[in-house]
Amino acid sequence: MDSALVYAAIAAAVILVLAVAAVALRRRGGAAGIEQGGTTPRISDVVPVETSRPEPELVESREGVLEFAVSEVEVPEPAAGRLHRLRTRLARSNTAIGQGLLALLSRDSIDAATWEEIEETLLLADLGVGPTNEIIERLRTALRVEGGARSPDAVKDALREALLALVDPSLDRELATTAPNRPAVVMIVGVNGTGKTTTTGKLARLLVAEGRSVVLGAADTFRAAAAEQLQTWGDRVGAVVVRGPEGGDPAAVAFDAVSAGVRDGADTVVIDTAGRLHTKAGLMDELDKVKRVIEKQSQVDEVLLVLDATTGQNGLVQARVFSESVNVTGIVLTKLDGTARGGIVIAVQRELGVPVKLVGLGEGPDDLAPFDPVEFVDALVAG
Ligand SMILES: Nc1nc2c(ncn2[C@@H]2O[C@H](COP(=O)(O)OP(=O)(O)OP(=O)(O)O)[C@@H](O)[C@H]2O)c(=O)[nH]1
Ligand SMILES: [Mg+2]
Repeated sequence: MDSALVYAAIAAAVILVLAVAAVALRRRGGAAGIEQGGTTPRISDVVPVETSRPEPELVESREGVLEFAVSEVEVPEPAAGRLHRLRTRLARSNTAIGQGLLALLSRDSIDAATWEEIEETLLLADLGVGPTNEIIERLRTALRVEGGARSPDAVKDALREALLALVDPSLDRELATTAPNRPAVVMIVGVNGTGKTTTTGKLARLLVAEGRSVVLGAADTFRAAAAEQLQTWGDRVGAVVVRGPEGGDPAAVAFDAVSAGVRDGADTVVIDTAGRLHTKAGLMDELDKVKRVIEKQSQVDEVLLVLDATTGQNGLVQARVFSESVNVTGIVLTKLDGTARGGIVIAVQRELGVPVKLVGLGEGPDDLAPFDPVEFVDALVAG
């Protein structure tokens, strides 16, 4: 009985010593945090902190090695309000047009020569002949109702209404970036230099900002730098990037990217494609093949055609060629920050019957905005 008590006392003493030692060690380990944060213990000392950073993983593809590195993960800017933030860039290059039109429309009498000047201004903004005539008709009607006493506000309202009707706020500009029980698949197409890879990277950021998990497919195997460029974008926001060997089959990379998306339970897979091949017919055939191969395992939900707004009518020709080969579901108009040809938004929608869904307004990582017709028109007639 006595010896049992002694054993119990020894055991209790040992436990006490170990506990004191453990507390002392823990204090010493946490000292830096406590010093930095004053007397308040850090949250990480109490609750394990969740990070959104994906674990690095290596997966084999059919054609090569899929790799993705996760370094410093950035938090991109939310999608909402981006066009508002960027509207000054749009305004900077297009306000001249808006102001020019307002000045012409505010003249005491709008004679035939003035209407011609209005027409010229609209055509120079790349609106296209059909939409230009339509706007002029709308303005004539609106201003006839107003009569001689046209207040500056009435003129501005008439122009705003006419432009808005042509930009068409009723079009569905929602991006199909989610699908039930599988990742949504988005293909990015367009000729070289229009901004496809940049747009793919910026779109990944936009989606991550909305809490989606994203897989990027580097299906531009035409040049090695393209995959490298996409990898950098992916790494910045912790998106998985699926790559293949240079000169490899782009359709295989796209297929692998979708497989990776399905395996990882990703929300969206975005496929960057090549903009240049040896022949134009070759490029269209290749895009068609990429799409067909993806469709062996998943629907393609969105085909976004990237057009450089500064290329004007040439962009429209490209749009026609692409839309004949792949079923374009939305347009991304890049470099709108560097042009006074904002009218291309209206012209290209008319040409393809497909809405502009995103606009690029700079080279910054978050300079891609969902297109909003009201914001856009307001920026044009601002001032
Ligand atoms: N100012 C401005 N520059 C842009 C915009 N979007 C893209 N760029 C620039 O356009 C250049 C070409 O962009 P990329 O994304 O490499 O074009 P790409 O279509 O992938 O080109 P290829 O891979 O050669 O077919 C880059 O210097 C981008 O920074 C934009 O909205 N505004
Ligand atoms: Mg590219």
